[in-house]
Formats: sequence, structure tokens, C-alpha cells
Amino acid sequence: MSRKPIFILNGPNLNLLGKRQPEIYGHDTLDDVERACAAVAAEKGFEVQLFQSNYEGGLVELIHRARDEACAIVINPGAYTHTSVAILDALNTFEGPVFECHISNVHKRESFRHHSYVSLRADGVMAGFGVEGYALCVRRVCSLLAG
Ligand code: CA2
Repeated sequence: MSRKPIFILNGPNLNLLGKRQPEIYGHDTLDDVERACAAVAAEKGFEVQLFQSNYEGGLVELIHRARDEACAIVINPGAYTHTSVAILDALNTFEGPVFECHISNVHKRESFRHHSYVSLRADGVMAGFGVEGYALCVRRVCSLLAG
């Protein structure tokens, strides 16, 4: 029996990871993130699929797709973290584990980044661990689901 993959979802502007503002977001690209997450997942017999969308509705549709196709979601919703009831509502329809991942420490930044709609659903929240946070979330998903 093959397991469903862990979906790693990324919101607006994260396609620029590794290409702009390295002082905040580091030098690694989303391809590097996918490789690091895949390596951690493979140790426990899991797979990952990474997606990125600059659109709120695109992220909602990926979450709907995850309902049938994924065992868990790791999501960095980008700026939609702080604004999107639609993404929260979509995540509330997903039955598996959900982990929220922020590259920067949002609590050390502007006050508008301190509130997250997604945290109302997330089983865990990572912030300020750089891109390593994604693989840490994947490790947690694997230990939760490996049983
Ligand atoms: O720290 C995070 O991961 C954030 O989710 C990143 C969002 C920001 O709005 C959140 O408050 C915290 C911004 C993503 C922008 O991504 C870029 C990546 C590279 C270069 C420029 C932007």
C-alpha cells in the first residue's frame, strides 16, 4: 500500500526564494526546499510534493486537491497568513495534520505579521528557522503519521 504524499504549499512571492532579499529569506530556492523535505520524508518512507501559487484561490484549490491526494499539509501561506479567511476555511475541510511554516520569525517583525488566521487550524507552527523549518515540519508529520 503506497502512502499519499505530504503537500508542501507556498504562497505569494515565495517563487522568489533564493533570488531576492536573502538577508530575510536566505539563499535557498524552493527547489532546494523540496529536495531537503524529500530527503527527510524518504527516511520514513514518505514522499513530498511542493507547490507554489501567487493567488489566494490557487492555494484554496491546492488545499481542496490535498483532501483526496495528500496525507498532510505543510503550508507557508506568505502574506495570506495574515489576511485569508478563505485559506483558513479550506484548511478546516482537510482532515490530516496541518503545519504552518514561516521562514522568518514573524513575531520579531511588524505587528501586522503577528496574527495568523492559519494558526487557528494548524497543529503546529514554525517561525524563524529559515528554510530548515520546512524539513522540521515534515519530520514532525512523519513521526505523527508513522504510528
Ligand atoms: O516568513 C515567512 O515565511 C513569511 O510567510 C513570508 C511572507 C511574509 O508576508 C510573511 O509575513 C512571513 C513573504 C514571502 C515573500 O517571499 C519572498 C521570498 C524571497 C524574496 C522576496 C520575497
